[in-house]
Amino acid sequence: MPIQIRPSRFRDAGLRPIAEKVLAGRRLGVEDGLALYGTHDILSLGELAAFANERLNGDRVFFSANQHINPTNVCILRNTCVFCSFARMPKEEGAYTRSLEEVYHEAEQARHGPTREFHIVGGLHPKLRLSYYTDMLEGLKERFPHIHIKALTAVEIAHLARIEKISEREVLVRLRDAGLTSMPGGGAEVFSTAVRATIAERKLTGDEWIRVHRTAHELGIPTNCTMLYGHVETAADRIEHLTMLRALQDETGGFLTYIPLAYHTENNELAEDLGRVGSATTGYEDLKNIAIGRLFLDNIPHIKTHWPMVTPFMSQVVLDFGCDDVEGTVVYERIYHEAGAKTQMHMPYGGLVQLIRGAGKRPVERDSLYRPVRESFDDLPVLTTGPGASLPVVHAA
Ligand code: V47
Repeated sequence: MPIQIRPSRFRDAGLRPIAEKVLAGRRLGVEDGLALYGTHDILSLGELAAFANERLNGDRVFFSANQHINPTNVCILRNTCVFCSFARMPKEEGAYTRSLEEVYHEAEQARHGPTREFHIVGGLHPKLRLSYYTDMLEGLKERFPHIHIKALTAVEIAHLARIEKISEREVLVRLRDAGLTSMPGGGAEVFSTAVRATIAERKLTGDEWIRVHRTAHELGIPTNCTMLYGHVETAADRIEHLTMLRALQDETGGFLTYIPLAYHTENNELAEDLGRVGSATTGYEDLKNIAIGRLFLDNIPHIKTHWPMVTPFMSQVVLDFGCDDVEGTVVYERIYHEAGAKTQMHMPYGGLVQLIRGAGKRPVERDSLYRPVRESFDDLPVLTTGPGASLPVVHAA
C-alpha cells in the first residue's frame, strides 16, 4: 500500500507547505531545511521522507557484501582533526602501517565468502607514496578480479597529490588504471569554514573536497558523500553542507549515496574539550539526519545508514524514515570502534537480509554501482517482527 501523505494532519503546521512541495516534487530551499531541523514533529518528518524515498526506490532496500580495510592509522592530521579517535602519530602507541602482504592477508577473508567490494581508507601517512596504493589495488585485483574496489577519500587523494607534486586528477587517473572504480564519502565532515577551524583545522577545505569529487566524477569515478553531525555544527551549517552536495550533484550526477555520520565521543580531544565524553548523538538526531538528507538531497538516489555507528536497531528503524541503503557486512570496522561504538564489527550476510525483511522491506543485494545482483533470498530463514524475531548482531549496552 503506497504511503499516503495528509499534510493537514501534521502536528507541526510549519511542515505543511514543505509537504506540499515534496508532494509536487519541488525542490526544498534553505528555509525549508531549517524548518525540518527545527521540528519536533518527527513522525510527520519521517513520513514525508519515506514518501520521497518510496517514489525513488519503492520498497527496495539495498545492501552490499563488503569488507573494510584500513591500511594505516598514521595520519599527519592526528593533532588537528580533534574529533577523530582512529589516527596516530607515527611513533604513538597503537600506530600501525600494513605491508602489502599484510593487506593481502587480511583480504583473504573474502576468499570463501560473499564479498563483492573492498572499502579501503586510512590516515594521511607522511611516507607512503602513491605507488603503495597503486600496487595494493593491482595486487588485490590480481588476487580477487571479481571484487570491486572503493578506495581513498578526497582527503587522501589531495594528500597524495601534494606529496607526489602532481595534480589530483593525475592521482585519480593512476588509481583508476590500477583498479579503483569508486570512492567513499569520508573526510567531508561539515564544510563550514568556522566548524572546520574548530574540529579539523588543517584538513582540506569544503571547496577542495568538492573539487576532488568533481574531478572524480569527470573521470567517470562515482563517489559517495557524508556529513559528520552532532559536534559543534548548527542546523545552518548542516543545510549549507547539504546545499553544496546538492549543487555538485546537479552539475555531475556522480554521487551514489549520502551517509550522515553520527559523531562518537570516546578517545578524542574534541569530546574532552566539549565535556561530552560518553555522550553520543541521540536516536532522535539520527532519525532526523537521515530523513532530512532524503528530503533535501532530491537528486542523490540513495541514503545510507552506517549500522556499526548507529546500531543495527536504529538502522532498521530508519528504513521508515527515508533510508533505502544499509551498510554492508563490513567485517572489520575500526574508525567507530576506536571512538566508542559498541556494535560488533561484522554483520553476517543473512543478518542484513533479516534486518531489512524485519522492517517489511524488500532486500536487494547490490554491487558497488547499485546494480542489483540478488533479489531472491528464499533459501534464508524469514523472521518477522514479534516474539522470536531477533537480529544476530546485538548492540552491547
Ligand atoms: O571522514 C572519524 C568519520 C569518516 C569519528 O562512503 C567519525 O560508503 C564519528 O566516511 N565519530 C570515515 N565519526 C567513515 C566514512 C564512511 C563510513 C561508511 C561508509 C562510507 C561510504 C564512508 O568517519 C570520517 C569522519 O567523518 N569519523 N572519527 C568519530 N569520532
